Amino acid sequence: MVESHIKKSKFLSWALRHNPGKIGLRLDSKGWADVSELVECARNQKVNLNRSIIQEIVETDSKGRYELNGDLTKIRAVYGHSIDVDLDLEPEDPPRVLYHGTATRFIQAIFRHGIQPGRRRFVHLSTSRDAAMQVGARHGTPAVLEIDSALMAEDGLELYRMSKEVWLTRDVPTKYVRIGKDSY
Ligand code: HQG
Repeated sequence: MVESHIKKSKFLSWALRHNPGKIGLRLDSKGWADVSELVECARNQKVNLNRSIIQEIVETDSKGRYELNGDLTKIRAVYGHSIDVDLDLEPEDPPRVLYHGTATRFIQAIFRHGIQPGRRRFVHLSTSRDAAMQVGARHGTPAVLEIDSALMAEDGLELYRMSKEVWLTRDVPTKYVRIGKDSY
C-alpha cells in the first residue's frame, strides 16, 4: 500500500474502532457507517477519501481490517474496537495454538492477571508467531506468548475468527498462556 493509503487506513481505524463521535460519524449498533457520510466526515478533517479509495484500502488490507456490505454503501472495522459494537460473533474451533504479541514489560502482569483486553473489547490473538511479533513490537521490545487455544475451547471459552490472521476472545486466563521457545 502506498504511504498515503497507510495514513488513510490509520484514519479509518481511528474513526471506525475508537472515535466516530469526534468527527460526527454515526455508526449503527453493529459498527457500520455509511460510506458517503464517512467521506464527508473525512473531508472535514482534511482527509481525502472517496468510494474507490475506500474500496481499494478495504480490498488490499493485509490483515482484513475492514469490510464493506454487499452494495458497498456501508463500511465497518472487522476487529480492534474500543467502542461497544455488536459484531455478531460466532465462536469457531480455533487452531491448536494461537499467539499473543506483547511487550516484554507486560509479561509479569500477564502471568499474574491473564491477558486482558485493556481499552479494547477483546483480547487479540494472531495465527502466526511472526504476526504476533509485529503486534508486540508496537508496544516496545516484543515478546510472543503461546496460547493453548485448543484447551480454551475445550474448557468452553469462546474464540472468534475475524480474519486470516486475527482471532478474538474475551480474556485469556494465565493457565492457557506460556512462553514458547524463540519468544523474544
Ligand atoms: C497488554 C492491532 C499488562 C497486551 C494489532 C497488549 C492487533 C497487558 C496491550 C490489535 C495485560 C494492549 C490489538 C495485563 C494484556 N497486564 N498488560 N494483564 N493483558 N496486556 O493495542 O493486542 O494492526 O489494545 O499484551 O496488530 O497489541 O491496528 O492490543 O500489549 O491485531 O489492525 O496490553 O490491534 O491491529 O494493547 O493489538 P492493544 P494488541 P491493527
